[in-house]
Amino acid sequence: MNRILLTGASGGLGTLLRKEIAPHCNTLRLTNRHDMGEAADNEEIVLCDLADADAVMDLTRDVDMVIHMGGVGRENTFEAILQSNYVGFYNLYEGCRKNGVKRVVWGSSNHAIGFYPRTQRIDASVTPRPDSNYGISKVYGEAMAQYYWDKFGVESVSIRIGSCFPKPADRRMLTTWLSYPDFVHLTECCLAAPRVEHTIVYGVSDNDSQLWDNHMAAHLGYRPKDNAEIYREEVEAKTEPYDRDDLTIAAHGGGFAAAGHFED
Ligand code: 15L
Repeated sequence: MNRILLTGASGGLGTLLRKEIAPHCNTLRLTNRHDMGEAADNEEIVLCDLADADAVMDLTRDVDMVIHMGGVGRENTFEAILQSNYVGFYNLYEGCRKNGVKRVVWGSSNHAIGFYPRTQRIDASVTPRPDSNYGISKVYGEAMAQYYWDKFGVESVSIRIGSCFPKPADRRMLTTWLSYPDFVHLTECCLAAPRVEHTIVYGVSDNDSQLWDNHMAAHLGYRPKDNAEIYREEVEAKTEPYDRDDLTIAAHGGGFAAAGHFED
């Protein structure tokens, strides 16, 4: 591939992908609102606010595929989420459409379906049940990804990321954990698959405890290798068991579902 654009390049997952994705293209264009350090040999650095439509039009020029990890990554006020996850997301897809970008691989979230109860295992065909302002913005993103495929042929993979951290930090994450190596492998699969149309895939490792069924994304060839189960003893020793009716464990989205409305 000639050029990949990585947004959110100085965030946690962006920083990880910056190192790992560089070998997959001649040029990796990195963007964020904040400083991203020195450009390596095959990197281009562009400071950009995704809410600036003209800047995003330039940013997406001469790009083959986009990995979009930018935007607000947790619950916040509607105002805070509006500029990046709605306006910025729209600008990005418009840039991709007008500049002929083939595919967008982006970080959606389990919080798009966070109100499903743990008693229900789900696949990618379920009706969204967002658990927060943040989760609603991810549902909007997935709808936009579908629309840009159906109407304009811009492909997307919406990765409903579980809990992507070095290790599971609490009991819920024994189910939702996505290891860094599995996340990198999944992103590589999303770039390499010959045809994805609009695919929704759950970003989760091969945990013994599973809530999400990825059969609808089999064409991506994602084969996770890590399993949160090896951390069970450690996690259980340092955390109290939940009351089974507490949404912190009873809903897929955990604390996001359990929390009150952010703006109250
Ligand atoms: C997310 O979408 C967040 O970005 C991340 O910080 C975690 O809270 C994660 O979901 C999770 O559900 O564990």
